[in-house]
Parts: sequence; structure tokens; C-alpha cells
Amino acid sequence: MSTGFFGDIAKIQYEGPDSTNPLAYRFYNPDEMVAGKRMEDHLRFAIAYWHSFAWPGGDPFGGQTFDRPWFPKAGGADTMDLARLKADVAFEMFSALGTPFFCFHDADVRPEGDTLKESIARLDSIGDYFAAKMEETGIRLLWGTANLFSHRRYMAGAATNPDPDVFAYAAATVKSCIDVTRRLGGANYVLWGGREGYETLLNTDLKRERAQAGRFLSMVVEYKHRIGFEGAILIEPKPQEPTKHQYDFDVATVYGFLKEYGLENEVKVNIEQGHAILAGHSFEHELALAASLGIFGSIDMNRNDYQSGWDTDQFPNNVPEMALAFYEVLRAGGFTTGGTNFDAKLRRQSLDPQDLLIAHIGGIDCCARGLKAAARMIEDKALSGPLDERYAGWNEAEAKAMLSGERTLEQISQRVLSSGIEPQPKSGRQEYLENVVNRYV
Ligand code: XUL
Ligand code: CO
Repeated sequence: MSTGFFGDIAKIQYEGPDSTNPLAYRFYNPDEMVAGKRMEDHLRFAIAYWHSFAWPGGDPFGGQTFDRPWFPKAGGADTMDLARLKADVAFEMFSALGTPFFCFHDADVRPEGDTLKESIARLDSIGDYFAAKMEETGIRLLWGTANLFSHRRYMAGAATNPDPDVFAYAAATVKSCIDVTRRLGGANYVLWGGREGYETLLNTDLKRERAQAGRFLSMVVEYKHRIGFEGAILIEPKPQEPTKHQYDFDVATVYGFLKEYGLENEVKVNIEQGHAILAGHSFEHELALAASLGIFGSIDMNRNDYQSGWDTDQFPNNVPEMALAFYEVLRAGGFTTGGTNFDAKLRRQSLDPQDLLIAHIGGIDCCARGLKAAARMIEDKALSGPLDERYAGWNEAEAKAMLSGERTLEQISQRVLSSGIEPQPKSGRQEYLENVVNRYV
């Protein structure tokens, strides 16, 4: 039985690029083959529970703007009945959009209990409720995660808290979230360290806190193996916000951290577009680096405002950016356990139920266009051809010998001096390449 929240909605259909129907896909056609694979299997879209169903529309200057039937009434209690209504509406939206996956934090889906025991019992009960809906609709869980940042107990961090009781509470919470993720067949488990960082070194022992984080992550990995959870463990880098300095700043920092604790073959990254921007990188830089380090896992899709300097979590609407992002995803061999999670929220004035659908439809179409452009660039070797040419000198025997360890610095010096090598600068052709990309988008 429908909740009626979205009115009379039917499943969103693909109508092609000429459609002007705001409730239709113009580019996302799940069964269409792109580079040998169905579009749905390439993109593996997921809807983030928190932004669409748990966030009330607040900002630092004002509270709730959204009026949702599953939000507690002013002064009223949050209840399991409301949590189930929220789940009913969420699955109605997943089904209408035809997106194959969803993602959630514990705190998104159940009201906090008076004790951890009660919170976990509620999470397990909603887990059962999800299981029935997943069975009925075929919708799957891309990843589960724990909210270790909203409650005041986490104000000084979770794993990196100066208080070992908070570390323990966070460990017990993560265990419960991995358990429910495994029970629901989740493809991954994510750790985003929103408060794993610090505001000031005046009250922070950085070395100790990083070691705490290392032990915490090691325990998560050990537990995963002990219970036979087959999903990937993913860290989601972010440089700051809410903390001033976050320990898992970007992909490179996370890789160094994983190496330090011997976890580089156990843990991958969930890269978010907006977090990459906050770190002063482009999304494609973070994707390419993760792929080159062998830790590319999944993506959180959104767009940040380029002026405000905040994590604005807007729906993606820039096709050239998506084309370059999916170009890196395809070059990395595509997703295995990962997918494209819309970690994106409406603007707080977008009050209507339809706004939720329209935002996701636009974001999905933008990614689909980007993917198709990326696949064509790869097929035509539009960028890889010129790239191969640029590095062609390295195919020569002498060049190979320099990299393989067969030459010493002295031998190379001798060859350069005796043959009088004078390197000839060649154009990097950036504008030409930018024009090539624009042909495809
Ligand atoms: C916060 C963020 C989180 C993580 C999951 O910036 O991206 O929503 O994706 O905790
Ligand atoms: Co995210």
C-alpha cells in the first residue's frame, strides 16, 4: 500500500534526450549497453538515506524547513512507527527511481534509544523491516555506516577521542552497524571520520589520536574477517568540516595511514566529489590517484559550490565534470563492490516531494551523460592516444633500462655527456585536449 507521499507516481521511465517531462530520464537508460555493460551495472546508483529522509533542511542560521510526515511533531518523540513510515516512503522513492541500491547510517533509520542496547535493538528491528522490503523490491544495500559524529558524546572524536569510553562506545556501535550491513548483504561498509581530527593542538595529542584510529580500523578489519563479511571496508576522505583538521584529509593521506598500519590491501576509499574540492583537488585527481594506488572503491556523488568553501552536497549538474570522473572510473576498470551514491541534498527551499524525485533524476541523467561521453572517449582513444604518444620515448630500450634498475646515475651521466643529449621541449597541448573533451560532452 502506498503512503501517498509522492502522490500518484509511476516508475520513472527513459524517454530520450528530446523529452521535456521533468519526471522522465533523458539519458539514463538502465538496459542500454555502454562499453560492453548495461548502464545500470556501470553506474550502480545508490540513494543516501540521510539527506533525503533524515535531514530537516536546517542551516547554521535556521532550523527545519521540510515538513515530512515521518518527522516528530514539535516537542513530540521520535518513534519506531515514524521510522517505519520513513522506510516505506524511502523504498517508494527507490522503486520509483529504479535505482538499484541505497545507503544509510544507523542514526538515519532508527530513533536513538536511552541506552546503546536499546539503540541496537531498534537498528536490528529496522534491519528486519528493510530486509522484507529489499526482498520485495530487489533493491540492495551498497553500504552501511555508523553515525559517529552527530551525538554530543562524539564532540571530541570517536576512535580518536581522549576518553577511552567513547572509543569503546564507538567500537560497539560500529560492530552493530557492520552486523546489520552484513545481514542485509551490503556490498561495502564505510567509515567517514567526521570528528576524527581536531580543532586545536593546544588540547590534542595528534600522535596518540592517529594511533587510536589505526587500532580502531585494524579491529574493524579483523572483525570483518572473523564474521566473514564479504563487502569491502572503505574510508571516506575529507579534509575538514566538521573538524578543522581531519586525519583522513584526502586519498594520499589515507594511503599513507593505511600503509602505516599495514591495511593497504584491506581497505579502499569512498571518494566524494565535494570532499575532493574541499581538499583543493579535482574529483578526477582523487579518482586517478586512488586507482593508481590500488585503493579505488566507490564514489559519493555530489557537487560543491565553488565559491562558498563549504560542503554544500548539491546534486551534480555539470556534465563535463562527470565525463572526466567516469573516465577515471572506467580507466580503473569500473566498479566492483562500489557504486555511485548520491550523497546530495536538496536546497532547503525545495520543499515539495517532487523536488526529491527531480533532483535525483537530474543527477542520474548527468552521470549517465558523463558515462556515455567517457566511454566514447575511451573507445576512440581520444585522450589515451595523445597520452601514449607523449610517453612514447619510454618504449625505447635505453629508457626502459633506466627504470628497470639496469643503469646507475654514473652510467646515465656518462651517456648524456658522451652523446651530447639536448632534450627538446614539446607542447603539452592542453587546449587541444580540452577541445577534444568538449567534442564528447
Ligand atoms: C559527510 C559525508 C558523509 C559520509 C557518510 O561529508 O560525506 O555523509 O558520506 O558518513
Ligand atoms: Co559522503
